[in-house]
Amino acid sequence: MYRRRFLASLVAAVAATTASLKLNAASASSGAPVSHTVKIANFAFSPATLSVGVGDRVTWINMDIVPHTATADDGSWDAGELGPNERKEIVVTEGLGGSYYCRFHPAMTAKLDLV
Ligand SMILES: [Cu+2]
Repeated sequence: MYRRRFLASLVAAVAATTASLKLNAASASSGAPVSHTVKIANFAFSPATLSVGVGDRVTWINMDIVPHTATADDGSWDAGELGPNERKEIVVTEGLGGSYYCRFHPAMTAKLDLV
């Protein structure tokens, strides 16, 4: 899958530039925590689908001039309300995957693909 290859190469790139991570290069491809960013702009989440692993951090950044949320379809998690220029971070735990949306604009949908 392209996204997994991209993620692996991103991890490798970070590891290559950080001496301490270099020691963990072998384990990096098998699940070292990664920080992800999801931009909210023009009433859309980008990327719309994000592959994440347990322990990863996901930060949503609202670049619109109205508030948004990132809320699980099943209500099991909610990053909460993000005002303009605000950001919220969550740590991915077991079961924190699946589709999510904005409570204020239900047409805004995206997905955390827990791998
Ligand atoms: Cu919204």
